[in-house]
Amino acid sequence: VNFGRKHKVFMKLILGMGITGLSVARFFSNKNEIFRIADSRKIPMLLKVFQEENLLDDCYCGEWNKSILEDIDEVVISPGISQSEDIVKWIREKKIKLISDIELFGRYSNAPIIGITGSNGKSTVTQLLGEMALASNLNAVICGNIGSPVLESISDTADLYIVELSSYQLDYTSELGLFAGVITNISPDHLDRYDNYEAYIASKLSIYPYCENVIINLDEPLQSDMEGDSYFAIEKNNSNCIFLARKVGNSYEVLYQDKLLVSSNELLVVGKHNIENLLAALTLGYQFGLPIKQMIKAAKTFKGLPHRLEFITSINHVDFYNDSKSTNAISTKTAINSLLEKYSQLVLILGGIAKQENYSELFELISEKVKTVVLIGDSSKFFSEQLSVPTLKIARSMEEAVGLSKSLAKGGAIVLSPACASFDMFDDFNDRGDQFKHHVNEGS
Ligand code: UMA
Ligand code: ADP
Repeated sequence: VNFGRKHKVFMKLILGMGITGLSVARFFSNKNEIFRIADSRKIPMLLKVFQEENLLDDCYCGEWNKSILEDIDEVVISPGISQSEDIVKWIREKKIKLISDIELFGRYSNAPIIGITGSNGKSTVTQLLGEMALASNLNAVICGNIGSPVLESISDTADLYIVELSSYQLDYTSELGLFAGVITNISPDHLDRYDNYEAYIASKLSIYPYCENVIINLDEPLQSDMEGDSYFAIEKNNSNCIFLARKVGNSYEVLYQDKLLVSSNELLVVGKHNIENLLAALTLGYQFGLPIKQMIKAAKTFKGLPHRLEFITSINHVDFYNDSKSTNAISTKTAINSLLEKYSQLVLILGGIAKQENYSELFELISEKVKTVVLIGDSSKFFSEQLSVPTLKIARSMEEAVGLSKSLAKGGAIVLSPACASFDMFDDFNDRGDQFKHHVNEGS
């Protein structure tokens, strides 16, 4: 008689001990599910939290090897772990199921989910739609890549989940049910994580098969010939669109079936891109049945999110904007064009870790329209060789960049819009924006 173990007991593996990994570990622990957890850093930042919450019964910290996959039947991977990592190859070779926290959340979610992805504008649309749903007296939960892990956000009383989805999260998702979804726009970003731009586009487009209601931005060339359930657009007289916008003088009018709903002059956020974001949120909300009146009410009081072309203050007739979340060329182009609608003079603080993308259109716009640029970060040398502006300075700290900008600005606006990642000088884009705000307000 063989008294040994007849059946292997399989368990889950959580990869990554950041806020995603923590949310998954807490979720499994609450369900009394056994799991292993691993991080490729010897001392992950949140290690203490895991320790305090007794989530480390089976834990591997440090360089990974194949043995961490023993007895594992499913892996929940954190979005920051690239598909090119060996561990991902080993998981795929062994045909172990690999999912994101989003897919796990989809299995347990008890209310409809709306998904929002895109290269820029995801967080803004997610937050705005959330505020519209709250104004309509729904218990709407805003979560996902915006900063609250989805599994941490599950609530018995939720009426609706509004989830920001990054391409990284979509890459590890293969089953999900979304009530509706939108891709705000697509432009090159995160190309260090993809073999080519096409692979990044495919990642974004992978949201649509999950959606009961596909929402299409007709102004986005990569989507404009796609079939959807609802459409929106600026300056296109398209009868398929429920909501439209058109430019009248210096402002935009947002329309519902020819009826004027709101003008951009009545909004607290600036720029054409924020009209696009509003149209996306209105279309998603309408599809869900939110009353237009409540949605417009919320739009009129929407202040935007911190670090996204955020108005800080006015000092000596110079206005200061923090656009630290601009981590790619297109969002800095958007910031410059939006501010030029209001200001004739701009001082731009630019730079950091340049992305693997083509900056030439941004450089052209800057060279044509911006007189003064202060460069920060690793990209300073490369950017200084490419830009031809009357005044170009290089600063070694945010304090110096703000000091130089203040001394150079003669009216108009000063904007931090780096078009780059922040990790050369800062913890993240929040830290970069907070340091900017601190030095702007210092001594004012
Ligand atoms: N890690 C490894 N091995 C690796 C890479 C990472 O072990 O090869 C470990 C790190 O040591 C660390 C942990 O994984 O301990 C970090 O995991 P993570 O990078 O997936 O980050 P989380 O803290 O779990 O946060 C993630 C998102 N981060 C990324 O996608 C990089 C957060 O988006 C998101 O808010 C959060 O989940 C909740 O859903 C941030 C982001 O920058 C804001 N997103 C990108 C963007 O918006 O452009 C996509
Ligand atoms: P994401 O979550 O996709 O990164 P955010 O809403 O956080 O998007 O905005 C990121 C940056 O992109 C900010 O600099 C913001 O001003 C800019 N932005 C916001 N919406 C759009 C849009 N629809 N098109 C282009 N840029 C945008």
